[in-house]
Amino acid sequence: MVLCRGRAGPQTLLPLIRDIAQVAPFRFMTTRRGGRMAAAMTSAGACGWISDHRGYRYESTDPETGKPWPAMPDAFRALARDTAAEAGFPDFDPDTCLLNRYAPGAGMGLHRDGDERDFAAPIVSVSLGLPAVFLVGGLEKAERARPVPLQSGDVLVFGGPARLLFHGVRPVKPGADPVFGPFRYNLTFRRAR
Ligand code: MD3
Ligand code: FE
Repeated sequence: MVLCRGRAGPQTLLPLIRDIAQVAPFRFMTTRRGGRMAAAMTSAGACGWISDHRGYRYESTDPETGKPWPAMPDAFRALARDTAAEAGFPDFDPDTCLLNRYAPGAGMGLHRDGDERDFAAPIVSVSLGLPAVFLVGGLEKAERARPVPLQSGDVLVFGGPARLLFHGVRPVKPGADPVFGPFRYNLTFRRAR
């Protein structure tokens, strides 16, 4: 796991996130068991991650609109590829960016990202807006997770043995970010297919 503090420019990314959300709005997805996820989500790229009563998967179109997901902005792709290369993954070519939006009180329980075809590709995660505490566990869920405080602009690369670590996000505290206001955003770049 490689942490690049302040690697992303929040001001540059804000209008790109707005443009994506205009085509594919943030929405609260449901789990297979009927629960509502705490973070609102949308996607950009050739495919997007979704969850519904049938489970988790990647789809080429947005089920809310029936349209293809918005294209991944060049600046998103460049940020993900360049940071992955700096971390030792020069061939990373993400085909999807999942955008998570957390209001205060929202978090994400310990899980691992296992819906992708090839775990040789790393995952690049960009934190924006309100600070958060990221929890990085082990390869087994029972292992104690370590807290990693993250600020707007921080970028993490999870590759190699770190790719399948359990991870989560503590509930976000209320606050006001100068660029993003009362939210935390996370961009998660993955090679899904
Ligand atoms: C893969 N999101 O969407 S960033 C997720 O901050 C997710 O919104 C969190 O976990 C968020 O699935 C974390 C993505 C991430 C973080 C850590 C990982 C992916 C990871 C550690 C190992 C493998
Ligand atoms: Fe995850």
